[in-house]
Amino acid sequence: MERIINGIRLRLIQGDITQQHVDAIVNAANNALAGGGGVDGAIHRAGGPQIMAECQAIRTQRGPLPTGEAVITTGGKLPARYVIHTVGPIWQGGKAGEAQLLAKAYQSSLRLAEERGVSTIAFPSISTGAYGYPVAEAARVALGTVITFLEKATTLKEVRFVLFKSRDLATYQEALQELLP
Ligand code: AR6
Repeated sequence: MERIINGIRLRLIQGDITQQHVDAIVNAANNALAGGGGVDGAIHRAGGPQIMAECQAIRTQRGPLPTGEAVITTGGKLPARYVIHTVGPIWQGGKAGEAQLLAKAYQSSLRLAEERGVSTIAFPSISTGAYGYPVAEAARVALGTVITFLEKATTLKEVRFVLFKSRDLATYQEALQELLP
């Protein structure tokens, strides 16, 4: 499924984000940039030790990465040139500012991508694994935030959501259909 916003393609696909041939992929990291399971583990496994070495250097220089912010490293052995590491919120029931923080994670990642002149970027479904954010609610926030950003974006040509599970792809498709019928 895809939509065009301001000349920029927004695509939803099922797949493994580590296999994407794009300028940048986004990692659903943690505040310590310490690696972990889920998509974070998959990215570090596939990209090799270079990415973690850069994460550790960033962590040493600037301390923990606040939730909603983003940093960039090279892609190591990945097909993608860059990895943008952001931290989504841990779901606490929805009244602890989770939606704002999730939107901020997407915005920070997109802003960093444009600063680097990225034209193609792939996102996973941030916060909806270990961090427990309900997928339907996360999909509305993620897609709504990306659509709003794309209306003013300049270097981006394609934003791809790479959903690992077919059920999550279906949920994102329903959300996009509601936002842009
Ligand atoms: N490609 C695309 N999506 C994937 C892949 C993959 N290879 N592997 C998993 N997913 P999660 P979070 C999906 O838990 O909820 C880590 O330990 C997965 O199906 O990776 O933001 C970090 O270090 C789900 O839809 O991230 C943090 O501590 C989505 O990625 C914490 O988990 C996000 O699930 C972050 O939790």
